[in-house]
Amino acid sequence: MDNSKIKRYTVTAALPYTNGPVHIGHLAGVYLPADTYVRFLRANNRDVKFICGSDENGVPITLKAKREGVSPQEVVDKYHKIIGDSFRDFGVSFDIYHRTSSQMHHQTASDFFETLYNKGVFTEEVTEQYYDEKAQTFLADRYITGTCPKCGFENAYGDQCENCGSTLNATDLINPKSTLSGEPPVRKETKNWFLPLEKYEDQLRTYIENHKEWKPNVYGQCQSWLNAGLQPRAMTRDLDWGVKVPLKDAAGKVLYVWFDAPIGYISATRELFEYARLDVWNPKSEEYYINQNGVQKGNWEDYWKDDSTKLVHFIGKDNIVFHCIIFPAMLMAHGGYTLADNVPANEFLNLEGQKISTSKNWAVWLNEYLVEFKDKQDVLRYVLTATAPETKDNDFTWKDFQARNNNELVAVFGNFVNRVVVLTHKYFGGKVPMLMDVTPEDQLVIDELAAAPAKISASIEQYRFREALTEVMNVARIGNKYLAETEPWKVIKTDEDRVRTILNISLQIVASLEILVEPFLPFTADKLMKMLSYGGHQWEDAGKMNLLVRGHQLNEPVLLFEKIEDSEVEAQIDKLNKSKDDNIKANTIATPAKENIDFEQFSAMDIRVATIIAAEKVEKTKKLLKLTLDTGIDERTVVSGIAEYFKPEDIIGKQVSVLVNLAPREIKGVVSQGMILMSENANGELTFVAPIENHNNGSIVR
Ligand code: B3M
Ligand code: ZN
Repeated sequence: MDNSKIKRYTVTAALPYTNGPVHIGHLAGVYLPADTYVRFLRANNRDVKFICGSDENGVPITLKAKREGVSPQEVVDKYHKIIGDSFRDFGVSFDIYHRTSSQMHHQTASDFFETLYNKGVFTEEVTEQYYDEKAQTFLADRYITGTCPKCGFENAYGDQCENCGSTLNATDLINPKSTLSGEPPVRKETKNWFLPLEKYEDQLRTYIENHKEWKPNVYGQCQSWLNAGLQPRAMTRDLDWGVKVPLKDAAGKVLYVWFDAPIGYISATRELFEYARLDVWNPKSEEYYINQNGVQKGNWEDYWKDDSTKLVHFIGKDNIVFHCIIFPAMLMAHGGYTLADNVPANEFLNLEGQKISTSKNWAVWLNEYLVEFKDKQDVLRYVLTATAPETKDNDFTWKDFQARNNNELVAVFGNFVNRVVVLTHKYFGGKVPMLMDVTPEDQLVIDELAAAPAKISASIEQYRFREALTEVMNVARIGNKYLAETEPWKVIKTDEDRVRTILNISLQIVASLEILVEPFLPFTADKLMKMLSYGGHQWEDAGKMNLLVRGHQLNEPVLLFEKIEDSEVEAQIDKLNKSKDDNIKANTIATPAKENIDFEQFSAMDIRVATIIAAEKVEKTKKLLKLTLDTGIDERTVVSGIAEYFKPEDIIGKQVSVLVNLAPREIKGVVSQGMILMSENANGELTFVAPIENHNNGSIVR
């Protein structure tokens, strides 16, 4: 969007599901880039509303409630507070943090649905869905397990087999079971309302193709959805938790969570305006926090229905289709709304080389971080922005966290600021000295400083926050280099005026740093402001030489950052490993034994010791290895779903146990004769089951 056309901004950050706290992956992927962007806009005096809230509907929440034996409302109340507090504690400066269980949201989403219904947008379809009679509920695919029809794996999910990687429909599973009651589900007919996405395909294509400037990962995903051809998608669900479908013949149905959640952005904006207009805003309320004081000017519709408003959605990569295809189609169907100008979705952040997992407790939780690293919000903000998964998945490690803190924040930024303020106190009683004769070397530094803000702005406006932060740090590096070259602590003995100039220039750099770093590290900016005894400036002032006037009295220096010791990060790594072990233990105990069998059934299985003599990946699959085994009886091929855990070259020569009388079957074009026995722990990690001392191939396991 042409900058000169923009009158205001609506910036949204994905509404987190309220079935658990938020972790560093959420912060790095969505909330920090969004907050940095918004703080930058505010520093530039732009009119911006920063919108977020809790996503409190959907199946995961009802499931969590059932597992914990509490009501869904209790689940969302608990996590709405925990999540909201984490955001506030990390300085994520939403104008409103709303929630989708609110009256305003139910009303807004319900009205939106009704408008589409009255316009005849939806199609009605009767389909058969699995129903759990004991739990009295229809079952989402994810909550049904059974045997995979493709590979025979017994614990496949209704939507996917994790063993062979096939995409499934719950109705494909052999011996399906509800994960709620453990009972086999029954099929039941049900009517739902579908959004015919295919009707908006042309309009969507035009929309997407007008945004070639989007990040390649986002643009590419949109293209591949469009090229695959869009299909109708159900916008209602058989569930008793969520926004009721506002139709007579829709008892027991709610809006699909991905229908109502993006409308949550709109309802939050409405709440922001209407609440403020009623003048009942209570900043201490647990329900909301609203950053800005006073009554909002204007009207929520300005932020959604005016084409001089720039709408930007910050999300993670798993949400792209919903924000770039489905929500725009809903808005097109409704009419009157403007579409997002950009959707700068990020990739995923891993933790110590592994995927972050809530269920496996492989995560750094924000609420816990702040207990262990009190007042170090900005260290995490810094590290997560510096390693943000902007263009590809990235890894957070505690060692890197420590190194960036010690080598960058402490040694570069903190060190520069501290030296300048300490020297000013030492030589000039903490008063800003006068700028005397400027040498050509000084001028170079002044010019570099003057050029920095525009570079940083350009990076932020293109959603390149890592690059922008590097540029901010470079300003501190320029300062450090300047001090190292001019050596004011030596020159002071011979030429006090020269030191005046050096420290004046250095102090202007510090003052600019305060402005430039604020979108990234607001807590540090705040400390700097206090140290400089300085009311703050606008972005446009950054880089100038007159931010601190001669004679201005500084406050005493405080340390902005402190070293993080080895023991502190080692404790974090231990904690992660421990939670992993606990998780394995907890889950191992929790898996109940299968039904009894008799000895005949057991002895019908012919299990032998064998050696892997060749191994290769099965083409076009992620998980499958084709193994050649010496079973002592013969040489045979077995296909095994272990490719994610073992490299072919690492397992050649290993002894294994193999069920040799399993009926052969074809898997991805390869005939597999038998099955290798594996042990799988609660984290899904695999290891071979084999005699602990080598035995001849063909030895019988019994
Ligand atoms: N709650 C999914 C997620 O937390 C979903 C985002 C909604 S944004 C409208 O990843
Ligand atoms: Zn399978």
